[in-house]
Amino acid sequence: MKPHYMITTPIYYVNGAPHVGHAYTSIAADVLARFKRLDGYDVFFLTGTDEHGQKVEQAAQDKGQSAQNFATMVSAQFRNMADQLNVSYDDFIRTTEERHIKSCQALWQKIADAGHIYLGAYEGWYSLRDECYYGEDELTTTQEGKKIAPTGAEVKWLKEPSYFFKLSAWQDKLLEFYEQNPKFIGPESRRNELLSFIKSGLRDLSVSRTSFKWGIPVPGDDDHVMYVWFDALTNYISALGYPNIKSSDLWRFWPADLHLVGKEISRFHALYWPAFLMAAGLEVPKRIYSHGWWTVEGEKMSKSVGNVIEPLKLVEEFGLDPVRFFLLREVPFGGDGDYSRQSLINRMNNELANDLGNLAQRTLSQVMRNCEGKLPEIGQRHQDDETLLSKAILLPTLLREQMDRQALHESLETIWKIIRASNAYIDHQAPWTLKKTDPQRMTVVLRVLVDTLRIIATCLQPFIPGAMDKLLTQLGVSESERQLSDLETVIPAGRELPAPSGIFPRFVEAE
Ligand code: ME8
Repeated sequence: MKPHYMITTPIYYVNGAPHVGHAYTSIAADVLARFKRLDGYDVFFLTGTDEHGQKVEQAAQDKGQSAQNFATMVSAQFRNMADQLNVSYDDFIRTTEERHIKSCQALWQKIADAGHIYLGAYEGWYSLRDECYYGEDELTTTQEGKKIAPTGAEVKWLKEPSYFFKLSAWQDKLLEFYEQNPKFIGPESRRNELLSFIKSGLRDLSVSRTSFKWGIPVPGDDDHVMYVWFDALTNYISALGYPNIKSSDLWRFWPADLHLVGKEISRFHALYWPAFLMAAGLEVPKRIYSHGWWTVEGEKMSKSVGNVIEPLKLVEEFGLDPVRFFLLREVPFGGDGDYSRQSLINRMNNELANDLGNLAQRTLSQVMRNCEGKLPEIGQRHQDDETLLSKAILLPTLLREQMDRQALHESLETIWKIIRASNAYIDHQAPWTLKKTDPQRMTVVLRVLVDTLRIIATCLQPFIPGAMDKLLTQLGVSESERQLSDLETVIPAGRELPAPSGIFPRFVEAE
């Protein structure tokens, strides 16, 4: 029996086309999902689109379309983005699907039956952009007298009848839960932020709206639609077949191992969601990790500034794997990052083309020329050989620990250390000279390099799957030998290798 692992991305609002921020979360989640599969886990990787709420309704109206048609069109763009980015999702959920609507209504009913929802009236500040309620104490006032949320979004005074979720009653339970589960939130800084938010006192949460219709009707009261965040968060269990938890084969994946989100939505995931689940008597996810935000050449990405980076355009220009690599290599995961075209080109040329591409090319072209294109014998190894190999073989163990902390940048650096050590090794051993002076030693050196490259390429598959598929093929590693556990098995000498070809083209700026 394989161990389970469930990972999710946020479901994205369909109020506009996907940009590089969405691509970032999806790629990072993909790396984690692929790593777990590589490590022998049974993985369920969920992504999708969040299609209800006033924000989406308004975007559709602006385009003169019905909310449903507009949502369908934009949702298809998000799915296409995931496909083009080689995001290996197992399910793509849309909140306008019947299975999701039924699931939300069942969850609502369950929570209401347990006495955690009551009818009242909401009066307070609401941000349409964030689809979020704010307390007076969280707001600032601009010079023009406008009220602004901590995210920079404008808020408006809202007054309407509303159902409330008794969030205030969950304050102590949440604090206790946080105490007992120190790893529930990452990174650590976010945990402290949320803890002080809880400690400052939780107000009951308005969970329905009456001033518009584009949402899931509240069971038994058609005047109300559910608050879009109640609807959206439920996607994580509706995809698993909730409420049919006994008959759904997928329910085995609950509780999810990881909800990966951007930092601005950690409150919804780490606070509201556990409270809803506890109120329904369901288990709480194991971990919420929130990563940082991308800016572009130092500025916030925004349509009005006109600096929005479209992920598929990047891929068209630079290729998919360089883009995936850049996004995860450039900034420590969890921190904020800045997109700059020049840093992408530098990473691509220095680290992919030079460090890794050249290492592979130098090694494989010599095997081709000097070993008849066959995998050389292991032979008698020297201390230098053992030193390099023993460092390389530690990679899976190091990576496992880093991936469980979502330290994706650390994993890449750990792998790059081995790549740099391999380059130092090839320069120092100089197999091209050994060819004349000590051909036997040359074959040992080349075999050490091929074996090290095999470990590197196996471990890099989650990050740059396309390029590593090519490299593993050139290294003579068959498709059934590419799991982490396969690294324990030596590939027999004499295996024929295909002719090597460049894996990472250098990027040259057009004149
Ligand atoms: O919040 N940098 O959807 P959303 C990094 N529907 N990541 C970014 C980013 C940026 N500049 N911009 C967006 C929603 N993201 C809700 C979620 S989940 C139950 C409901 C990523 O379309 C990041 O993951 O506004 C962020 O949390 C998410 O997109 C927000 O997408």
